[in-house]
Amino acid sequence: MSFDPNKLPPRPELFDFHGVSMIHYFTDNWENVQDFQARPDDILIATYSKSGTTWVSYILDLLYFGHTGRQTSVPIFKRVPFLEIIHPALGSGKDMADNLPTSPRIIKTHYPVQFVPKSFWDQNCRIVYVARNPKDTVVSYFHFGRMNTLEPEPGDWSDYIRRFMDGKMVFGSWYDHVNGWWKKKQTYSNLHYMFYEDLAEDTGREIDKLCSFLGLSRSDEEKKRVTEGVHFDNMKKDKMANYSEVPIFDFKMSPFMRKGKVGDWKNHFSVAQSEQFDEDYNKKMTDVTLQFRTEI
Ligand code: PPS
Repeated sequence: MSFDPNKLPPRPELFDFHGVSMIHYFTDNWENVQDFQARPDDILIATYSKSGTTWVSYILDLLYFGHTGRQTSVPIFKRVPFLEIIHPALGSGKDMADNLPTSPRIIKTHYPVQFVPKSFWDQNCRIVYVARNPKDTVVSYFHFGRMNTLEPEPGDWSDYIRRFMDGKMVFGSWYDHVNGWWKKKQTYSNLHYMFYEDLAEDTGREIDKLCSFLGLSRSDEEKKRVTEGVHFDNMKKDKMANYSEVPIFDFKMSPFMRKGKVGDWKNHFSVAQSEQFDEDYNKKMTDVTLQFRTEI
């Protein structure tokens, strides 16, 4: 199926859902998703949108199933289903997760921590949370909003930054999301909290940390293969990783694999916008144990 703007429904509207801004594609299946039966070896990749979900999904998929050939025939969004999505052209992420033939099952969510189905906690599943600095996240989200017809209209850039600061984004406030998950880490030990910037700085080191968290022993050669396989340039040209098969994305507006950089925000924020953003950030982000880098 390819992108056809004439066959698409209008852009969805944001609404308040249990205190979080959401769109119906991620709430219509709420009861079923809440009833999801996790297995003890399931691995959940949790992120605020645009924080490196696809990158880490690919890493885990290669670490576990790199030898199986799935990478050349099954697109990443089918290998690592998006739990809460439900959409006529894309199906139900919950059903896809239920029917995953792999063991372990690797599942993606953008939920804030309080929305995660109970069974993940009951089964003590391993969870990998990926966070990205908010300036690059909002830039990436803005371009994603232009190309992803499932997102509300992004409008212009200065309005968009304001809405991001106000938490009026799909999946709510970035600030609440990263803080909520950070807090959870203090009481739930099977949570590995990692940063996009660290991954960009030294992918091999972060893969080592992931292996240790997941209890995986992989040879240096295998890890090198994974590190190379998930390089931005490789994923960008790989049809199974770059979402080019997704009929709701308008690639004329922006590619999904857009730049893959730390610091691209400098090409978007004016000096005044950056100062306002930082001032607001300092008010909201009071936990000094959670630190983000906007450059490396
Ligand atoms: S989504 O839609 O929320 O699942 O998007 P997500 O995958 O979390 O984030 C997309 C951004 O991650 C970048 N990306 C990468 N950067 C570096 N290396 C690799 N391999 C990689 N894969 C994806 C992608 O380009 C998006 O960031 P921007 O800044 O828009 O380029």
